[in-house]
Amino acid sequence: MNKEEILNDYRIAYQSRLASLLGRKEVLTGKAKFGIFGDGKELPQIAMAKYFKKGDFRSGYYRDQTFMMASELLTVQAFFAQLYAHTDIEAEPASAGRMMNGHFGTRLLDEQGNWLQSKHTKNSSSDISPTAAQMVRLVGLALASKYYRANKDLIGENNFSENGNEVAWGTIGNASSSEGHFFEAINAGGVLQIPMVVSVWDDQFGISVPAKYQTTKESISEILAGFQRTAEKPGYEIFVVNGWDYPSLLATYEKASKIAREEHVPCLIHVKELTQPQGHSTSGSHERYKSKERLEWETENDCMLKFREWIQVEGYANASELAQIEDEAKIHVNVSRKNAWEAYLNPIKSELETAKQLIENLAAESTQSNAISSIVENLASIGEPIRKDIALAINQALKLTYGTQSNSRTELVNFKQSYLNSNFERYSSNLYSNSELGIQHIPEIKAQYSENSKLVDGRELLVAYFDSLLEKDPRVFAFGEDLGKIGDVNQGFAGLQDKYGESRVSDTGIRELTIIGQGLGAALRGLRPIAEIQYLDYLLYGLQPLSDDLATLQYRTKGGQKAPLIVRTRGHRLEGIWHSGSPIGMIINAIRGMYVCVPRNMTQAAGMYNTLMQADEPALVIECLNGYRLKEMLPDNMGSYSVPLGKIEVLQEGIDLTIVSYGSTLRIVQDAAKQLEEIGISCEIIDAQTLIPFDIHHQIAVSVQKTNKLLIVDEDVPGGASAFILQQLIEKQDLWKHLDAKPETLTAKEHRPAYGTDGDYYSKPSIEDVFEKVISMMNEYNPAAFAPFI
Ligand SMILES: Cc1ncc(C[n+]2csc(CCOP(=O)(O)OP(=O)(O)O)c2C)c(N)n1
Repeated sequence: MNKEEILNDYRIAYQSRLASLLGRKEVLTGKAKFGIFGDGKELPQIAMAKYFKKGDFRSGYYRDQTFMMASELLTVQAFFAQLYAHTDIEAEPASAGRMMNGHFGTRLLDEQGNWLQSKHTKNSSSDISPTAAQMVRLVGLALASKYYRANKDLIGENNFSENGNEVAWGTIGNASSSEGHFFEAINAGGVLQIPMVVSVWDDQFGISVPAKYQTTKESISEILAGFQRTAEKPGYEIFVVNGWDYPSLLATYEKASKIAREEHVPCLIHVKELTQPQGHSTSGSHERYKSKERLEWETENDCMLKFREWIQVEGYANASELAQIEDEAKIHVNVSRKNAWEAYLNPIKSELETAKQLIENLAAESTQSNAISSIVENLASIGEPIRKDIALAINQALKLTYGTQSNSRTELVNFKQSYLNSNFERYSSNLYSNSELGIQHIPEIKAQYSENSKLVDGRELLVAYFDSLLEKDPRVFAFGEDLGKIGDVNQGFAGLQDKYGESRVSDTGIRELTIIGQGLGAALRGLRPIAEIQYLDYLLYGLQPLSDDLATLQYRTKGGQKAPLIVRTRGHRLEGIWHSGSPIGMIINAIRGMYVCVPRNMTQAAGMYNTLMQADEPALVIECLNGYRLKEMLPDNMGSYSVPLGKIEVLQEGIDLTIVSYGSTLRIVQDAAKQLEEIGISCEIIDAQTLIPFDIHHQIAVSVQKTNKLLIVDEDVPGGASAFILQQLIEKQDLWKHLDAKPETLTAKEHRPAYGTDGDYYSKPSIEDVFEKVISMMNEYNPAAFAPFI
């Protein structure tokens, strides 16, 4: 250890502490809305940062500012920029002001959305607020190193890994380790033997709730002791260290880093005796729930105080040298804060000036001049304006001049529109990829057939597709429950583990949450995972990371990170409450930011996978559970044809009524349409194919212009995905203009489907239901021509 390095550590830690103290003041004085800070956790983060190397990834939580600063991934100014919600990515690279403070992340993509070379940088995946959510992502970040090491010859030179030497570093609070996410991820990491180092920052509390309500024996390392590896059995290397003990922290992190990096053995570091000097967040004070003794203990055992003492006792610096460092740190933090505030505020002030001028012009031309001038005065009097102030003033002025016409009003209206556009860019852009690999850029290639094309089971068609994919792209690997040895429960991967090896086609434990995390983390590191959820009904276990993490990723980083994970599952119809669900409304509402494909058969499914694997966006593909044994024609160009997303297909032309459906219900609709044909009713049948995106070319409106009637059929609950489809059609395609009868939906019942054939028949829409519904719609439209069915 050398003096310079130690004092530099002290400087960074001290700056970080000051930033926490000042940050809290900024919230209390109203400059920022909320603050959560890393005070009390500085020292272990300094130690962790020392062993954090280029190519490594962090997956952590809101306490890690010191680590980020020590790793040179966060400046003090950027720390404040996030506190103020500065919307410029240069100022606030983690989220461009979209996430509250303490949500860290680095930019993994260039401005065009292409990967940067993460193996040459230190990296942080983007934080999210749900406690322990970082753990599931961590599994994938670590697994990627193992995959790159196992397949280095196959993959060759790449942007993401040098021989799989990268460690994924996780951090979590002691209380958050009570979450199932934590235990599942720890178990998965041990089974997989992947290079992850998990630090638990233990300050004995989770907001106000003490450890005795959080953790058995009040010690995470004690209860995880059984995970410790032995000479005979692989497992974890577990460390326990006090968070105020600088030399022990350094020694611990050095050891853990080496073991994880070289041996690919996961490590857990339980960092005890940490404190939280300012309490949990700016939302309340910890005096409410910590005892006097605990508060005193925290003051005496503050890691910064202990570090300061240690430096002096060991003779690395005396009090006045430390005081000088502290003074310099104060200046640095104050100047950074001031710069961050001005950089945040100045653009808004200049927007305000423009608006003010335009409103003044309007006042000059208007009969309401006095009232409009007072809007300008109010606006000018706001010392620290926000954009909402400007928008409100514009609207007030426009309201006062409602119904009048003048050049100055037109100019103000134009400004309002361009201001809305630029604020859309600031606050609502980047939900999906803007890169050249966005799905809209992937060309459609039609499936081709010849006289020799074979009729095969649907599942064989999938095997043929996945075989071609694995052959073609070494970044692709697939995993899930029963996916490896038997090639999934419906055998869509049959034989492919034998052909491509265990690292590329593998079984996982029953752990949907970390199956998603495994894919998400690996996709962040340039791989193309296909994560399988065995049945759609079990997607709920994995929905949290899809919804909170994957679906928000591009948005919350404003295009700074992407994880093109493909989640494969199967659903709709089979048997009983948990093997025939179709909760599509829930899904599409939960995962905006991902695509949702609902192919009617395996030919369409393979074509959609092929589009997705060429693109760089995450998606969920729901295959039809009852379609694996149905016969389909094997396309001659398997592996190269692709089905575009957002393009509907007209399966049958008709003139009386348009039926929109997707997935398994399409066959029922087709059968019903045949029977309707016999009594002279001609249905046009449309397969939506994908729900997100939905009919981007507005072709359903074209159909309804002809038939003037619309029925939506699916097997979700009433008001589920069918309501979404109706909203899209009414609002985006102005479909109401073409309707001659009430648009209808035909769905499953509100309850989950009952077991057995009768259970299915009475729970889900049947051929008879479609038949009767169509007749009732025709009867409503023209009672004279179409009698009621019964
Ligand atoms: C899933 C979820 N539940 C609850 C919360 C609210 N919450 C935020 S932080 C926190 C306590 C976390 O304590 P701990 O893990 O010990 O970390 P610390 O804040 O003490 O560093 C809680 C309950 C949340 N963010 N996410």
